[in-house]
Amino acid sequence: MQNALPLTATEHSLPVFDYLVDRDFASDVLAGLSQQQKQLQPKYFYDQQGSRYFDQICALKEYYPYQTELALLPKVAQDLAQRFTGDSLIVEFGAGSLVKVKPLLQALPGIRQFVPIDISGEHLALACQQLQRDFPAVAVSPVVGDFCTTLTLPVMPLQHCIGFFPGSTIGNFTPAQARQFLCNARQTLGPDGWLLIGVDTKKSPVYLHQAYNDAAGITARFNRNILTRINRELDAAFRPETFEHYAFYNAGQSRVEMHLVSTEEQVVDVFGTAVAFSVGESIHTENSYKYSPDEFMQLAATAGWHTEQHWLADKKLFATYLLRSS
Ligand code: AVI
Repeated sequence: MQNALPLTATEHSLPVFDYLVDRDFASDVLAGLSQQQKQLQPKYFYDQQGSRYFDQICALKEYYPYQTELALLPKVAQDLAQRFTGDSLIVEFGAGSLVKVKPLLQALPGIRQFVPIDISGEHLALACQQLQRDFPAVAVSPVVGDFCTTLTLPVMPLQHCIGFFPGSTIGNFTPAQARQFLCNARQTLGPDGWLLIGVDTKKSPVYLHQAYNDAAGITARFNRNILTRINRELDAAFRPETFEHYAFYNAGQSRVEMHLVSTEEQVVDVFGTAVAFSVGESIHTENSYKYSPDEFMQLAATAGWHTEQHWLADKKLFATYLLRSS
């Protein structure tokens, strides 16, 4: 096993590779808030509380992508078990709570190592401890880092290296960023790499509206929590209750947009910088792009990936693609 980076470990935790992800938070926030259309990068949603809110979103009946993909994965895993019979490893990008990898680990006896990469270290460490107990024969090697960059991973030399990127997280990138991610993933996974990726499909805006505007208001809390995080970590003075959650489908751009809309004219101190808001002015916090299968396969091809197989969920609500480096 190749140890590429210094390990950090505490007494009760698995060793974690730490790429120190918070360094750029302050400059990203100030840069985003000084643009004409104020914006924040969605990767900053996921502090410990934000990750908890996201888990709650996944349990909502309105948020169809989670349950739909989860229901598709046992079939996907069965098909993969026919294809990957040798010793293999799985690298999960943006791993979160590690629920979706379980059907793969259950169906593929050849998996020897699992390398989950996530920006939220504490959440990842807890999820890994549980997974390691459930799958003692698999070496679980968590990496804390920004999976958008190319990373050198602590991987064992095994026959197949399979990337896993579920949840349609690729939809949170612009198409140009998505292509860059796919290029980087190809480099990270090596010349014989594979990538199993979940991507949300285009569908009725009515359905999309419900998914991003749930009745219990969890998505609104998730959205506002980014301001609470900025207050805590960057010494800012946002009053989150003066910003309203606003999410809608932008058909021209094929994406759901999330914004936080100021209900007041106000000036907020952020890290010593005064940021002014007029009434109704928004901070754009997230895009969630939706792709038809043809559009996605074409995008993947421009990044050097050939689609070997794809699976469509019931009513074409969600798609999973198996890509091979070409
Ligand atoms: C993580 N990501 C794919 C989710 C999405 O659907 O874009 C994040 C999310 N935002 C609001 N609800 C869920």
